[in-house]
Amino acid sequence: MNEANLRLIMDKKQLSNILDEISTLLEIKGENPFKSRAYMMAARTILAESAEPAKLVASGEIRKIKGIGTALADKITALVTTGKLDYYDDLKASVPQGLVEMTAIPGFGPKKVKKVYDELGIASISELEYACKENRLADLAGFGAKTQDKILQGIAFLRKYRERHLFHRAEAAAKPLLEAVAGHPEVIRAEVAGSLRRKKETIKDIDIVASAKPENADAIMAFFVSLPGVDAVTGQGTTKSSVVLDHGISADLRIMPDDKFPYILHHFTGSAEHNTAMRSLAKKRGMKVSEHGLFDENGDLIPCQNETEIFETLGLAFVPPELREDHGEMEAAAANAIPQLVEMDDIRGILHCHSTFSDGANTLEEMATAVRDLGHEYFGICDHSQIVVYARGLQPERVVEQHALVDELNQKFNDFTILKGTECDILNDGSMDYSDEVLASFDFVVASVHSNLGMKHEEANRRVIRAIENPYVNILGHPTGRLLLGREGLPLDMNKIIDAAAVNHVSIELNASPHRFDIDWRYCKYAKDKGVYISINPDSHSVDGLADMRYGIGAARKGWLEKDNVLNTLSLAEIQAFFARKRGSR
Ligand code: DGT
Ligand code: CA
Ligand code: ZN
Repeated sequence: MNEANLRLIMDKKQLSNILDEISTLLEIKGENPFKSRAYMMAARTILAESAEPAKLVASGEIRKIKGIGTALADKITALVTTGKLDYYDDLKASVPQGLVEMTAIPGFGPKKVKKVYDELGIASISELEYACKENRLADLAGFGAKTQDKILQGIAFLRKYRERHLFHRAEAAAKPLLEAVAGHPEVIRAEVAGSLRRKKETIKDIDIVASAKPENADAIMAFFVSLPGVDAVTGQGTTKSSVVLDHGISADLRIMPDDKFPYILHHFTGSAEHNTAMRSLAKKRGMKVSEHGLFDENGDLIPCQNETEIFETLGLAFVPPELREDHGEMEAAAANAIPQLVEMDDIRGILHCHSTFSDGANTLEEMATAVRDLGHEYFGICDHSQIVVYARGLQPERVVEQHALVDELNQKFNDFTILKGTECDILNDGSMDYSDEVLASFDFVVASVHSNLGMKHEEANRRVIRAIENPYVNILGHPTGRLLLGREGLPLDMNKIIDAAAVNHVSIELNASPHRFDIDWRYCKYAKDKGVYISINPDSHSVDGLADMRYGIGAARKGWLEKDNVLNTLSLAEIQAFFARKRGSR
């Protein structure tokens, strides 16, 4: 079998997920902890490898990777070449499915799952919820009333978010669908609409709109519902069809004659709030707007070739899809004051990335070279600080070693500079995880919270504001520490945090990872008004992760940010001056 065929069976993400699941299953069964750990580590290793597993297997390289023994290499080979592994199937069959599902509850790992199963016979999320409400976990060793409340909160959290998907997953699922529909010979125009087009941080479902002659619609719909990746068809009609994809995400396709395309594109792009605002404006002007069209006072259709003409007819400038949230875009469009939103080409450097010095998968040189190859002027390395032991945070001696390496590498470049940064932990009381002396040895400091995110509102504000006031801190990294669809993060009063950043010449990160998008786009406009630079950082742990910058740009655009509001659109000299200003102001 050649490589191309192998790749179709399983990519590294899918293989890594299975290895992770085996690790979880072993842990739930209470087997040798070293064994389950080996699978967990292998899952990470596979993900960090630049080559796809099919290639590693084909070349025999899989057998040379550290931490992957013969037995594991055999199992990976079976999975990658046949898509099946008896060991995995048997293991799955031996553990109730509900137990694995329970591990999705935040803070409820396999060990706890095993405990409630062994002691109380609880084998599903609903049973667990019921048991908590009955107070049955209160007396269980290692649990207690507090844990019980946490579990209930975790279950509620899971329920609330299960219906949504991370942006990058939805986008990846939508891409082949749109390409297929747009490539159909009878389709005239096709686009993705909905929250995906608006670059929302999470997505409920994919909306695709297309135009075609009415007599062709049924054939296109038949083609759509039989596309690869479609798991179930939940509706099939002439104007609308709905499917559920393999990954559990749903997608709708709507088809209209081409003269109606601009109106359906606008309507199904939304948001519902933006549409409501458009409807009331149209009414004020004696018109009517809906998915059926834009109509004058006599009820006659006003022909529009595209969305721009719809806006123009209503006396508005074109509103970029990202801004259509009824967050002031109607007023701005009426005043012809829609911002010139930041673009990827405006970016001149990348900050806040990790290397093998801490928990990254690529070396400092590999990371820097990759950033240089993107055409950038500078790269700010920001490995973890000493307290983050699980991520191999740098002790002060290692910082010195890293700086020596940076100096050496910088000698080699004449058009590119590595800046010495750190992602220094903000401790519980708001003090920093390095002494002032160590902090002073960096060109710039990113301060982030990674632990104790459950603290109360006021305490959390004090903690972060104290870090902002530290004379060495230049950027507040992922302010809340939230994980989208996973955990809420610190309950900060973000306006106060932005105020403090403004006074202290501190930039706030917009973490470009689609798991974070933290600071939330909803606060970017306030930061812009206050003159606080937003730094779009990928926080990447590998060369591949640098591509997350694209998502960060989308989130920044959604937050109304223009080139001048984004820290890493500055030239090297300008950003150095910005960093120096903080220290000079003390
Ligand atoms: P989501 O929840 O991530 O799927 O977000 P959307 O915005 O994609 O929402 P969806 O898929 O329910 O509907 C797509 C668009 O269709 C929505 O943004 C605006 C329009 N739309 C849907 N339902 C309504 C409605 O009840 N009123 C108005 N004005 N517009 C609607
Ligand atoms: Ca949608
Ligand atoms: Zn971090």
